Amino acid sequence: MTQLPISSDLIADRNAAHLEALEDDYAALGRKLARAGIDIDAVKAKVAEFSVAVPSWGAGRGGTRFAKFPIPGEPTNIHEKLEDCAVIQQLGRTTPRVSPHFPWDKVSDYKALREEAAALGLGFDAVNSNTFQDQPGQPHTYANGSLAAQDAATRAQAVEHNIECIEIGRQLGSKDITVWVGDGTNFPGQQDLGRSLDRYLEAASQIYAALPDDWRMLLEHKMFEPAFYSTVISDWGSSILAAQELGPKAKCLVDLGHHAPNVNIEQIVARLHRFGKLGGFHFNDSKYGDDDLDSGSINPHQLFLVFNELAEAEANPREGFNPSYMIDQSHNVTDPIESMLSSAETITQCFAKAALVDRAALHAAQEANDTMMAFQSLRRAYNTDVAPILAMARMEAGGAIDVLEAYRLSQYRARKAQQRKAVGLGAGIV
Ligand SMILES: [Mn+2]
Repeated sequence: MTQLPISSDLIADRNAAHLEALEDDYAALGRKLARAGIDIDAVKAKVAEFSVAVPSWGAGRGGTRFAKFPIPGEPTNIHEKLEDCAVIQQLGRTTPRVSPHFPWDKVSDYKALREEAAALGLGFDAVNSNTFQDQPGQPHTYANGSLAAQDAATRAQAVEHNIECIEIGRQLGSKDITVWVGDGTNFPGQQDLGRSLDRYLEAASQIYAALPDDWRMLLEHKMFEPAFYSTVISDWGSSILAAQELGPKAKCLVDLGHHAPNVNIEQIVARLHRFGKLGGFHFNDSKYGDDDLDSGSINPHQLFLVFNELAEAEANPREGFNPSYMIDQSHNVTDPIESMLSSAETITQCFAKAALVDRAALHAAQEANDTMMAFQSLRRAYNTDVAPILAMARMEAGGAIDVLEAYRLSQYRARKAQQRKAVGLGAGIV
């Protein structure tokens, strides 16, 4: 029996109030798209199929390295996080899976946790290991690295933790493990840049060997932070080389904030796809570095261009093309539920706009070296307001036409503030 956290009567009442305007907007957009030979219902059907996972840690106010500012009613454990994620899915209908993080989300009974999530209308996405911070009672510190540490016992501990995450993931119904390591250096000469990669590959191959047949190991690269001079898996080049060495079940995961400023991320997407190594995305946005801002809040056009490459990839699939999509943001000044509702909508909008691109016209313009018309093929799609398509798909799936309005009227956070214990102050980001 599914127990959803928001009153379905509230959603139905508000949808009834918005329906006439939505039908009007949808019909007008449908006529406009029909003139371009596009069937709006077919686009809506694609949108209804689209989904992106939310991270369990995104349900809380992550903060920055300096501080966090908790709000009343924030979740303090995986059970409360699941409940918040259920709100996002119930209203928005594009986030049916949660990506858990260990050891933060550890429980004693994962079968029960899976059932608890299912009752909330949720499943589990990629499991995330954590070897970038020490845990109480841990025998070996990660202060000098984990999978690439000099110390063999530390590397073994990090491998063992990842294998434990795979075992937990099997019980939760996951099929991917995302491995991001904080390993790196702050000083030239601190570690040998070649040998640290050797150690990483040797340790990562032990995790790879423990993967079930139908699982993937997603390697997440990151240029800097917490290490500021070098990181072991710093960029997509290091990532794809490592994935190629590990084997076919190893793929690359692109976090939009993990690159040097101005890097052409959509080209990285096309490159990784070309070699069958595109494993997934962490969606967020960035102004200066790994800011973990809300998806599309700074550069929605880049997000559209990424989805344009994904649409090309889908039309020309390579072996194993099945990218995993997840939101990875840090909410310091908003209610995390509101940020993830807003981000999921923005991500889905960019997916929908990419679906509107006239690929035949684009390819013909490319073949003819007609630069302006090729660009206009993308521009026309990007400039189309697809909001009515998303709202209609959401409503038909039982979600809210206006997700933020329904969320605020539900008083969900205020109710939780009465029930949940307060989150402590303290630092920092994850
Ligand atoms: Mn990430």
